[in-house]
Amino acid sequence: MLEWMHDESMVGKLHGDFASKTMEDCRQFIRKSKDGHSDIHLAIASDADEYMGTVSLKNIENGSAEFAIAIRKEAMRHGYSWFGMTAILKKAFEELGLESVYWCVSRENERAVHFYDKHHFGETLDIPAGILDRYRGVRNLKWYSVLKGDELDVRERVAGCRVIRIKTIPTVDSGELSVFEGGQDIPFDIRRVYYISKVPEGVRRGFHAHKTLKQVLFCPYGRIQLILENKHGREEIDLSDPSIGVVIEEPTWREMLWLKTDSVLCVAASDHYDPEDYIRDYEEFCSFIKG
Ligand code: T46
Repeated sequence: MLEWMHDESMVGKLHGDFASKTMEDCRQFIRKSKDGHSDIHLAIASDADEYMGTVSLKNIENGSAEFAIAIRKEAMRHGYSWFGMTAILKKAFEELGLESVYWCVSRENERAVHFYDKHHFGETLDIPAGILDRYRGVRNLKWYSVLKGDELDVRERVAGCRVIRIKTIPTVDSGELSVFEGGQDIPFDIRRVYYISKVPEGVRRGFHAHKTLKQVLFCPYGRIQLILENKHGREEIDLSDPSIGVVIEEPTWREMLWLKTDSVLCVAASDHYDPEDYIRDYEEFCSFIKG
């Protein structure tokens, strides 16, 4: 914990004094976090059980709480923030039965603002006075909230197809770069890449399945709804985050609905183009997966 607390690049734009914290402060914080009722602090750990950061619900009262997160620099870009955030929000609504969770960041904290924008958290203007009071005198804050029943897409699979987090590397003030490698990050070698662009909003494409082709679909720009159907059922997912992909590895009927004009759908495929691999008749597809 001390590592990120003493890292100016991580805490410079956070509300609170972390630079003066000591090891004893950290120990006390951990001890207190075990018996907290109004505050819950959980460690985000890697698969190897290494500490990556802390997520918190603070000031839990009247069905509401404040969310906070801090991670180590090393944990950035690997999905730990999103993992920690979704896990504690799930706890807030499903275990603690809360109605709302609020949080704020300095508008100057571009990294944090970008993260919340990327995950489609809109700015919230209607903040309960009791919560705003705690930040009296702090300027230039951007507020966010999640209310019970709001949909947070944390699915690992859609119609049995794996949802992958594509490694994404941000550059200060210069956007971000996402990358996956055939045979490494996805379970096949890539023999073809194609993309679909210049599609007006409301248009649907697809309406077919592949017999053997494997593909990763992702949307580096815009918002596209992907509807997938196979022996696991029919499910849909909105693709709008360049760091999210869906891996289709089995015969799956797909339809794509353009939710925003000019959104781009990119596909990395396991094989060259073969019109014989397509099933374009829905009844035939149903018989194919039954057979
Ligand atoms: C898929 C979804 C997500 C080629 O000549 N070479 C190619 O590699 C591809 C993919 C297509 N084409 C031709 C075949 C058609 O004359 O491009 C035309 C449009 O293809 P289609 O109508 O199949 O496009 P979509 O958007 O319905 O489907 C495409 C892919 O074909 C399909 O494999 O999974 O995107």
